[in-house]
Parts: sequence; structure tokens; C-alpha cells
Amino acid sequence: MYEFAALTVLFKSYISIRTNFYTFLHENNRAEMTKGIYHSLTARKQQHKKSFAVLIDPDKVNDRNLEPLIELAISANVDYLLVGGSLVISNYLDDCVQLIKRSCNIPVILFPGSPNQVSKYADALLYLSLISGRNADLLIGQHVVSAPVVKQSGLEILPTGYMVIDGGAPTTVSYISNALPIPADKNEIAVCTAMAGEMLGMKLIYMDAGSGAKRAITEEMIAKVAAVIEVPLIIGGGIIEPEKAYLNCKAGADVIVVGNAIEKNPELIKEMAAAVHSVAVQV
Ligand code: 1GP
Repeated sequence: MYEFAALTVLFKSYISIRTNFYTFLHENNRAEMTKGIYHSLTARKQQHKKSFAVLIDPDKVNDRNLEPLIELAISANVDYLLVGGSLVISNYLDDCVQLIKRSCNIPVILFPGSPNQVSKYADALLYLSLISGRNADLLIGQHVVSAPVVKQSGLEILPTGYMVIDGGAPTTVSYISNALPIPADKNEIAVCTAMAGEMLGMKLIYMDAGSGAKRAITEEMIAKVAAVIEVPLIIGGGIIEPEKAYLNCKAGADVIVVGNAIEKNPELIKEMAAAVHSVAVQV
């Protein structure tokens, strides 16, 4: 009887040590992996490699159409998958990220439209501050409210100066943010905003004409902003043709984000990725 009790204690200790060991390994692996996203972005920039990111809106995908999309992304060598939307109404965020993580090694970066779009299963989070607007809530207010959840998530946090540029029509982001976008032809405002964002410590600048913008950001504005900042520059909104993705990269974009056009025609992933990656070869 005594021996049985002693064996039980030993067995339980073994299980507990083993569980702690695996938890330790898992956390360590995760830490190693999540450390890498910003490093990869800056390393690619230094090597003049352009990156292509596909934006996946959890409201617009399900298990059935997400799997083929991931396969296309793998075969096209997509560099990053951004997950998020201005409004995420469905409950699919966690499942969506988990399915992606199970299916491929492409890093998943959350692009949240609101503080509740945090999934611990992703690799990193664009911690967006809407520096083009004057809405205090989106500059710092929502960050304060969500800080404990974000911190606890264990995600790699990427402080991002988010600049909305007028894309020719009100987009969800411009309506939800209740903030004026930077006029499309006011390059100097964009330049000064990006400079200020970088000096405030933002690690990335994301210029966005908004999902489904009628007019994408001009190459002229991209070039002028790229010339004054050192951090990676992400460009998105209204890019529907590979040629435009290519020209944006030539102008100085480091990462091109496409959502809408790929939702309409997933096969476009291949051409978009090839256009973006072809710039690096020529530098
Ligand atoms: C929107 O930059 C993203 O925030 C992508 O825009 O959906 O128009 O490609 P599109």
C-alpha cells in the first residue's frame, strides 16, 4: 500500500516535470519564433528585398475557401499574411489564425481594426497608432484599454505609425476612425507625418488608402516618404494590378499589402507576388 502511494507520487511528479518541460520548450520556441518578424522585415529592407503580404479578413473567409488560398500563398512565396479588418463581426479570428498556422510557415501578423482583434495564435501584431488623424482614442486611448490583453498575448508587438491617405472614396477605415485622411496630393503632410512617427519611435510606417480604395497611393508620395524614413514602409489600399505593386516597390515601398483584389481573384496572388519579388532581383 505504502509502495503504491510512493509510486503514485513519483508518477505525478514525473508528469508535472514533463509538462513543465514541454511548456518551457513551447514558450521558448514561441519566443524565438516571434522575435523574428521585425528582424525579418528590417533584414529584408537592408537587402533591398521587397515583401508581399496578403490581407485576410476573417469575416470573408471560412475553412473551405481559406485552405486553397493558403495553398496559393505558399506556392507564390507570399512573405506575410496579415489578418484583420476594420470590422470583424464574425467569431472566426482565432480559428482563422490557427488554420493558417497549421497549414503553412508564412508568418501571420495581426492587422487589427479594433482592440478586440487579438489572437494569441498569431506571430505578431501591428500595434497601430493612427498618426494621420487627430482622434486621441486611436492615437493612444484604445491602446491603454487593451494594453493588459495585448501584453499577455505574448505576441511580438510591432509599433506602427498608421497613415490613412485619401483613396478617392470613404472607406470603412476612414468612417470608423472618424478622422480625416491625408489628402492624396499633399505629399509634404505625408512626409512630415511619417518623419514624426519615426521620431516618436514607430518601428514601421503603414500608408493605407483603405481597403477597396478607388485610387491607390501615388508613387510620388511613396517615394517622398521613403526618402525620409529608415524604418520599413508598408503600402496598401486599392492595389489591384501587379504593375502598380511593382511601381510602388520601385518608388520605395518595402511591403505591399493586397486584400480586396485577391478576394475577388485569388489567382492574382501569383502575379502580385512575382511583381513584388522581381524588384529585388533588379536592385
Ligand atoms: C487595407 O491596405 C489594405 O487596409 C488592403 O487594401 O483591400 O484595397 O487591397 P485592399
